[in-house]
Amino acid sequence: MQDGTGTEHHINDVISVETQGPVGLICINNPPVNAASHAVRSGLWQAVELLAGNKTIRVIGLYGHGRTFVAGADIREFGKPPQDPWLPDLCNFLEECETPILCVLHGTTLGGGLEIALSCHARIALPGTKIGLPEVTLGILPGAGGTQRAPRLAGVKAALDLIVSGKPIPAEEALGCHLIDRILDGDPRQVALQGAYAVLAGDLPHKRTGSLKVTPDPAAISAMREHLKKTQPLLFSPHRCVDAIEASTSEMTEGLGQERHLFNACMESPQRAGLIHAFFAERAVSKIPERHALPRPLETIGVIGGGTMGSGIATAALLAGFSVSLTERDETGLSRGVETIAQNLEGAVKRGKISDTDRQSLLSGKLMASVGLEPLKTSDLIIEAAFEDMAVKQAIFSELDGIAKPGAILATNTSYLDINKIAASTSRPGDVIGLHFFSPAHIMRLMEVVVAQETSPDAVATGFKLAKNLGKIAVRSGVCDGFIGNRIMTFYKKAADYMMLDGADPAQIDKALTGYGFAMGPYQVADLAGLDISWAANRRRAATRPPEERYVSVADRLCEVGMFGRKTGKGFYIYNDGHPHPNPVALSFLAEERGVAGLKGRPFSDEDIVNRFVTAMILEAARVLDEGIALRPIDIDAVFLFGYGFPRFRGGPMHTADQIGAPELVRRIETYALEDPYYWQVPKLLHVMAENGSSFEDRNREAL
Ligand code: TC6
Repeated sequence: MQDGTGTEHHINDVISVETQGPVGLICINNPPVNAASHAVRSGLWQAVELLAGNKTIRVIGLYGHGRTFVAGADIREFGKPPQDPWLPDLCNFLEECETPILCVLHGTTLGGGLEIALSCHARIALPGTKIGLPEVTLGILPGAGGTQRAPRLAGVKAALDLIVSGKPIPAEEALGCHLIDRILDGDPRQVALQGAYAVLAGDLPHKRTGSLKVTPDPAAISAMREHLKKTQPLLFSPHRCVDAIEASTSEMTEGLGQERHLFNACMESPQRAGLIHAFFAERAVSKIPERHALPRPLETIGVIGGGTMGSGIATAALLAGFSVSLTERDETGLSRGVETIAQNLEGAVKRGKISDTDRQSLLSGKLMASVGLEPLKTSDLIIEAAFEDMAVKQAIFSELDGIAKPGAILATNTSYLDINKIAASTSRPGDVIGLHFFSPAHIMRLMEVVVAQETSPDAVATGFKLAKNLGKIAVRSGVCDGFIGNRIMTFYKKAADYMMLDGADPAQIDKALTGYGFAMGPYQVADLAGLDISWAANRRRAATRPPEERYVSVADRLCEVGMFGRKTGKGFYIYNDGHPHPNPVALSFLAEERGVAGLKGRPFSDEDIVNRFVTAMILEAARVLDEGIALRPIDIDAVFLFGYGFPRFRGGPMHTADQIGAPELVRRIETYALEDPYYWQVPKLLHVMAENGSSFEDRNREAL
């Protein structure tokens, strides 16, 4: 490196420095998101040491190359032995540096990236930068001084909002609360140079954040504690975030000590491992065998069926900017579908997703509604969401075969039916795929992409592309009754039903499971989804149900008396005042059924309920995996995290299985089998895992 020449010098693979007269520039280049890996931390330390030791350098400009400044600590290093220098030490080192450091923020400056920026002496963001401390979403807290420096710059209230919500804010808001000093347009290097000269000229003040004092705000602290007690009682790290921010009114070293102590407690919590697993699950699912196939062009989406599902899918497609052609069998069905879409879009306006003008232009400019399939001839992808009946679906697909343009993807939204049979009713099975949405389809994030025997790789890639465009998480599934999610759910729902018959009331089961962290219990879910939905499937399966299988018919009997759940105001619960109350009719059916079976009803502890339910889920999931229906355990985790309300902090059923351990799962299943040897059978895979000591995570590692 030579002063004034502007030559670049590489400290290591990811950090370089250059000098421009009195300005030293440090560039971080660690794609894809400049995560603060060990190489970044050690390189940055050396670069600052080098420039600070150079008497001609009077100011240092720090910036990132590529799409973002540092988007956080390197999450892949969590849980591994820490390597010096630690991020907190690096941040303190930056703050202590005698030469002022100006930091340029761009892209998504998050977590440890923002903590680096807050340790510098002045900050400029590029327009459009998102700034945040999302550590709480990973079960930790901003442990590199973020809980101490953010309140010093922005005050306790703003720091609480930023750190406890974990939600990034736009640069303008960060400027408003003094987290940054200026917004300037340009490329990061040029802004770093310009900003450095502004510091030199005294136009941009610089200071040590740690030397500032925090005004205590006990009202904001206790309001946040109350809020968290009500909204997130089961989570660990949000509460520790508040404790750490409260400590920021102490001297900096004392506050940092508190932060370290609380950070370590978060790191040791199993919630941290679960939440980080969920983070990677969201991304791992896109790594499919067909990922190198070229997706087909997608502009116009056809939707067959204006029921709840079809209208939800059409809404999702409209919100993502597609032109949508909705078709129904008759005018009545069509106007009901259009009405539901209009209501869904109104909901999107209320949630702040779109403006009222957008809503109107989507309805009038992007939605075409018609009777009959003919208008679908121009659609690039057609999703059938008609009645769940094989004959109905086959008739639709065979008609579509004659109408859809060559290369159009023909998708079915079936939840259970055999897509190979549906594909066989066309002359182009390579174009047929399952796109299984979850209700409400414009809100739920999960979409199963179901790959039939002859589905072509580019059709699969197109399904994944559609999911991405819709902002959904797609998981690849093979064909079986119920695919990944509903197949496993059908199985574990029986475990709940057997506990109900044996003595636990629906409300107790729901309470135990929501206490474990599920968004809803199985009977709340059943009422919401509509008992009539599974009634149809139950009747379909009745003929093939083996005689050894126990069957609980309370839900069917509720349907027989017209109680379909929330949609009729009565199901397992009564919703007369908007809140669920146990339905005496359901309880009397249950008592009758216990009587017929000669059961008195025995007590179940909440722990027993949770253990049986979760074990049943893992049991069937192990079979789904072994049969190759799911690619990897982490795909099953994603299905349950994003489609079935599995508690995110527990990382999903397969991650949970690893926490419990295969030997304990086998022991549990064998114990339960003493009561019901037909239902509780140890799957082959769990036996193997218990014997060879392997885990589901080992299988993820092998596959990814
Ligand atoms: C922290 O900072 C704690 C500090 C205290 C320490 C004491 N590390 O999401 P994308 C990977 S905690 C490692 O698809 P996007 C990601 O896995 C951290 N890897 O892109 C993916 O890899 P793949 C606080 C990371 O443009 C690739 O980058 N920070 C990290 O849709 C692309 O990611 C956060 O929580 C990371 N920190 O979104 C931010 N981040 O291609 C987490 C990403 O092999 N990150 N990767 O699958 C995000 O929110 C988003 O990635 C994004 C970019 C908004 C930065």
